[in-house]
Amino acid sequence: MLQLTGKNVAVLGAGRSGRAAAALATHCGATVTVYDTRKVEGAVQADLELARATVADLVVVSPGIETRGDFVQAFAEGSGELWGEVELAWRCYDGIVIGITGTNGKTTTTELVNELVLAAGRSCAPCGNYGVPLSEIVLQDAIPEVVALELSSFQLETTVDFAPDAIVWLNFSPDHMDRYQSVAEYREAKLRIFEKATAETPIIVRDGEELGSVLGKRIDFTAEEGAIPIKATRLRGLHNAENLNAAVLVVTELFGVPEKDALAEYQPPAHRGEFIREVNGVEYLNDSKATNLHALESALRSQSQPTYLIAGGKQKGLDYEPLISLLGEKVEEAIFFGEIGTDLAALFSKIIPTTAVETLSEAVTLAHKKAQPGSVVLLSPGTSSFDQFRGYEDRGDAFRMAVQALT
Ligand code: UMA
Repeated sequence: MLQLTGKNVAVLGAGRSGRAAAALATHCGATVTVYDTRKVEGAVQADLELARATVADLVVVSPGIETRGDFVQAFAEGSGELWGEVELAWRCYDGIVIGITGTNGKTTTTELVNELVLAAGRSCAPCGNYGVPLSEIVLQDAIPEVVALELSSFQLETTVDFAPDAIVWLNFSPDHMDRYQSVAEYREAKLRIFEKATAETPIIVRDGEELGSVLGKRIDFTAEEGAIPIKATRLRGLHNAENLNAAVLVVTELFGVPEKDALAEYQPPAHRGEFIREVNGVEYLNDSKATNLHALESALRSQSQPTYLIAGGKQKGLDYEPLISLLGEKVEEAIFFGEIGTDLAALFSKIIPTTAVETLSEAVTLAHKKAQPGSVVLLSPGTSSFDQFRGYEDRGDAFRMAVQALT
């Protein structure tokens, strides 16, 4: 375990990461003070003046706090080293770290890696941006042999020597433009995951991704069927096929080829392209989390079978015009429901057969009548649910119940 005896450590941020980092640094022997810009129990409320006046041997930053912002820089001036929570925890962890990053699919892939490592007979925990800071894992009584560590660009900004034993790079697209000044800056932060990789580090990368001059033993993944076919899981969609293959490849590299049915019991997160069941050769998918057009678009792009789309809900004044050609390409027929149902049915009738109905359960009944074997019925509303439901979970649960009731 890292020794911090006699050191003054300033932990910035009193959220889940900061609290865990403070407990870990204390465990390592340090004298720890937690600072937060808000008034939070157990933390010192700090402004820039106090931050400038504080001198610490080590400053540990929570991921949600901008590294280049004034708050962190004021603490860093005159202090010793600056680490993120992940750097601190990694220095205290002796097991195998599988680092997983990418703009989309990190959480699912982290869960898949965890399941596959467990199936290989090793203890493992999903952690990091996933929700449980690595510092908490390190402080557990039973420390897992392996961690599936989801890493955000925020966490990667403040690594120093951090070197995962294997790396998964899922994909990259612009995001978090409220924190970064450019897409290049966001990408640079993410690429830091490779900073300490050696030529021997397995790096599992989506086919076609240009990474520049990073070191590693590169293994590419695609959506093509691999050691575990997607149909042997409850995952669906092309992006999930990629997540699955990435997870299988990294675990194969470290622990050998997994059994074909290793993920048969795995239950993916609800409401995000969740496979509910197959009825008369038709698969029903619940993507109720899609409360905006971007999410609807990505759900549609992910379909490889003829699709009957159920969409609609609250009228949010969104511009659906840009989706017309995608619906034309991917959707056999669309059924629209809710406040916006009639408008959408009129708009998209230019390009595909459409129907407007009042409720989601009517939409399910109609889709059941229309959908042909080999096709998919996809609920991906593309807008919020508050005209008829308490939220997207409520809407997704209603869809699931309606589908379970089909005969
Ligand atoms: N704070 C300050 N000064 C600031 C900003 C924040 O003092 O300028 C304080 C806040 O008042 C608050 C604390 O910092 O008390 C919150 O710290 P935090 O934002 O780092 O949140 P944590 O609770 O520690 O959760 C973090 C991650 N949060 C972010 O990256 C924003 C969680 O990811 C992560 O699961 C958790 O650590 C455990 O590792 C969440 C997330 O939204 C899920 N991630 C982003 C995403 O996925 O898009 C990157």
